[in-house]
Amino acid sequence: MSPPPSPPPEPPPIRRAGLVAMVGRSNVGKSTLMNALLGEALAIVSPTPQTTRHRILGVVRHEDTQIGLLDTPGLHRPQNRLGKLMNAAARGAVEEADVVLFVTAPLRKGNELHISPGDRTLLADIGKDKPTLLVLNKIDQVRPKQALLPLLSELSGLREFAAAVPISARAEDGLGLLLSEIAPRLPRRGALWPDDDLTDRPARFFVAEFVREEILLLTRQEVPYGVTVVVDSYVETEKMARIQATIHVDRESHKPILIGKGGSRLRDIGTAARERAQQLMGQKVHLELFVRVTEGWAENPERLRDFGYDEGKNP
Ligand SMILES: Nc1nc2c(ncn2[C@@H]2O[C@H](COP(=O)(O)OP(=O)(O)OP(=O)(O)O)[C@@H](O)[C@H]2O)c(=O)[nH]1
Ligand SMILES: [Mg+2]
Repeated sequence: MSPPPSPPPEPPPIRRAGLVAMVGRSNVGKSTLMNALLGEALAIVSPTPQTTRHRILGVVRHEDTQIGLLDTPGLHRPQNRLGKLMNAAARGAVEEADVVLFVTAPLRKGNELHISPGDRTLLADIGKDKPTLLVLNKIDQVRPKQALLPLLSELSGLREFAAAVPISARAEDGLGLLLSEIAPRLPRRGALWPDDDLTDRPARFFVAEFVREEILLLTRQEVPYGVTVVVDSYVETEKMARIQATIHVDRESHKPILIGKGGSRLRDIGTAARERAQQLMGQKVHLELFVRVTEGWAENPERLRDFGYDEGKNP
């Protein structure tokens, strides 16, 4: 008989731990980076700007260091109260953090690569008083790689960075180097979160997010911006989680767009979101969706609070 397999080696004790805020413009790939570092599709991702609306913690271990990554909403010119709360959430994360990742991506104009004028403005005041790393994402789209050098040197001229790391979050390129630049800059101390903690948000938060992600992927123009999703009931039995959620839309005209012919679009949204939820939760999920018009919610302080946006920050 062969000997029983030996247990996996104990990981080294945590000697450093801290919070790392990922901030930058919308659409540069902050949430994609969060997921790639976590190895889990936790944060929602889409090509539509302002996908992320909350600060979300994701805990990663790198050797003897525990890294609490904070994904944040893209900094943008706000159009409403929701936009102001989103910017406040991102700036609040910078204040909490021990290290800041300023995430950006090259802008392409014809054959030329540029840095965004928005980055110049943001870099004037983001993370001035803490170690800030420049993370230049989407380098899979840049060939030859030497074309990155003028961008890196232009960005580095705008302020001092503790390090500059070109990466591709999508192709998972440069991530090990990024972790090894972050880790030594975090404070020496023991673990801040239990070993198996992945995030600070409950499963119901992600279910609502997964529904919104499908809406972002399936609808266009102003519809996604006027949508928010609220989980109304969440009942866990031994066998499954039974969840009811309402999609609030800003306008009557958006309702039929979300429901589709004979309810087909709403069914597609529900099926895809349920599969995402089942994968994350490792549990069978039954998801029932409703659509309701709640005009002006993104401008209304009470509705914003009811819908989970006002987390004690004054816009
Ligand atoms: N080619 C390429 N695309 C990427 C990369 N990282 C992200 N993307 C794409 O860029 C788009 C935006 O990604 P997100 O991760 O949602 O960007 P974000 O910065 O979180 O955006 P907000 O939440 O709106 O602030 C998506 O279509 C991603 O698939 C990358 O490394 N390479
Ligand atoms: Mg995001």
